[in-house]
Amino acid sequence: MTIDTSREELDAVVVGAGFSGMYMLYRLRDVLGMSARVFEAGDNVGGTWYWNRYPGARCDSESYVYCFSFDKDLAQEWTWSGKYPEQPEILRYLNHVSERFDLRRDIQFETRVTEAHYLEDLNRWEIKTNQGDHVLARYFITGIGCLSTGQLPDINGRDSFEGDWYHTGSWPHEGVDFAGKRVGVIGTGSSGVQSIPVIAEQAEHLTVFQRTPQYSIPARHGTVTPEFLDEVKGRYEEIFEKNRWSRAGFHYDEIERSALEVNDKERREIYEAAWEQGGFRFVNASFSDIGADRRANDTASEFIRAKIRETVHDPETAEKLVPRYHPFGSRRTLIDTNYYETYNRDNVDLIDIRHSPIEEITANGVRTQDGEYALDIIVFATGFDAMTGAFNRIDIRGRGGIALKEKWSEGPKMYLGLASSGFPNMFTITGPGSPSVLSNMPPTIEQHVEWISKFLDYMRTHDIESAEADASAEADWVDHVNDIASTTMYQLADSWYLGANIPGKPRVFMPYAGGLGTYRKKCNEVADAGYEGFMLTSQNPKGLHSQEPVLKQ
Ligand code: FAD
Ligand code: N01
Repeated sequence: MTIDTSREELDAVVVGAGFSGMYMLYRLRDVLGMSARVFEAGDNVGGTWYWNRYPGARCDSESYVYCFSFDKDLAQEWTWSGKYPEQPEILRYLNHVSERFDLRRDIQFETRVTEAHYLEDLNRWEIKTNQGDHVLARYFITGIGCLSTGQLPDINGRDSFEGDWYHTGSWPHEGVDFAGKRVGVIGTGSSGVQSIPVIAEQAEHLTVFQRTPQYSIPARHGTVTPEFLDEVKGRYEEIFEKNRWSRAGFHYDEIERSALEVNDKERREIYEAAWEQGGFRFVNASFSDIGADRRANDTASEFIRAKIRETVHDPETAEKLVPRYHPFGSRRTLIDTNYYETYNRDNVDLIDIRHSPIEEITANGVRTQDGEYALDIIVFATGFDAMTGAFNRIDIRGRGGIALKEKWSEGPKMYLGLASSGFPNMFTITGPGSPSVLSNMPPTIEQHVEWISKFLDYMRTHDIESAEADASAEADWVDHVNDIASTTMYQLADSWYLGANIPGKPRVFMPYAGGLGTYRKKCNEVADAGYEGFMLTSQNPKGLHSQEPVLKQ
């Protein structure tokens, strides 16, 4: 279905109908009263939770914080069932949000934005889609996701495989029947660690191909009690406010204690207790310097290694699973249910492809240096071209026809992760250089959407036609993002945060590691200083302050 939009003019075009695009649409249309359309490649809302339907898919953020906070009634009326929300439940939640705010009428599904060109003469964005749409918009806003472009490794012979294959990030809606099948999973990141235990229960045989052993913490998943939900709902406003100013988009009480100030016995007991709490609480409930001090970090890494050796019965398999190439926390922390226990099953084998790499995919399966593994199904849990992948798949051109992809050839360059110099009136929700993937994302997304909305309102009421990030403010911000990253553990591992998972991708740490609260403060200061770091062009000779802002916050 295509809406006839030839030369149609809108105030704003938004790309993507996940958390970001949905909330942006609500703000543009229902708060600012602007005309707006969302283009979404999928056939429904949900973004991540629309695409990632692999077995075991669920969120690592706890359900009571993985949700919108902007509408009090919405927060009160929705009831989560699990401690961590599972993919179908998050998708139901986002469908509920879209119905509640009547969002679908301004979302055009099954439509991929292919081009967005800034027309200097008109000061408009010209947007084209794979459905033939052609729209002019004053504002071009991306909500295209940090983890929305799947990465399928270019392994020799991949196309010769005669069985079925799937990528976790683009899972068939009807599901996959693993019964009686020999299944291979390539990849042991978050998606692999979640799907492997579930596939192992369903398949006749599972072969896991692991390149880098990981640290994974038990999730301690379960249902949430009505008492817990009542308690949370009773003080939701306080919880949300703490989350907004927290480091990681959720607030757990921090324990100020060094792993180096206690003796071995005490340390072990503290780690054991934190391990019982599980999930991200393992970090918050143990020691405050695991992420900052390498010697403290070593104690956490060693504790997890010991847990793996305790859990996995076969010592050879256990040693393959023990992480030794990077410290704990230098990659995205993994959270699991029965991940290590799965390797005690008779129908599961672990193949170490770091030491015996995959040479090719054959018609019958996967061949490593050591032999061929016959498979009926291959699951690629191989991750994403993160943070820049979705941008690079749109031909985005700014002032003078410069391509964003070209500008970012040595790594993404953005001011606050919200705008890029040379690309006026383009805003990016969770763009590179913002906290995004280093946080629980709904509060981070809300902060961006609200900041952008406020800026658009300011522009309108101040007769500002064009806002563009200043190149020197942008350069300073990029330096700042790099400086902060250099003080973290993140530099000590190859990861998608650094683009290291994509051959040829510039090795640059992309998210902002200074924390959401600090970042929010900086964004507010920029706004309070009249959008410092932006070049604002007014075409109204009367100048500024011609209308009152409609937004009060
Ligand atoms: P997305 O949900 O990725 O939505 C982007 C949308 O843009 C997609 O639907 C895509 O189809 C569309 N799109 C992209 N390009 C185009 C185009 N050119 N034209 C049209 N449409 C386009 N975050 C957490 O905070 N906690 C978690 O525990 C957590 N778990 C995750 C688990 C998985 C499996 C994955 C992949 C991510 C997880 N995340 C988690 C991150 C998650 O992506 C965010 O929490 C959030 O869902 C992002 O919302 P978004 O709207 O910004 O992006
Ligand atoms: O992807 P990943 P993911 N040959 O990049 C391996 C979010 N998320 O989809 O480690 C062989 O982490 C690769 O090996 P190595 C979360 O932010 C969240 O799992 O590079 N192997 C690795 O094992 C997460 O961080 C949740 O050596 C290859 C795996 O594939 C992000 O999404 C759930 C290979 C990829 O791991 C991405 O997670 C799921 C090759 N050529 C996702 N290429 C939750 O919150 C790659 N690999 C629950």
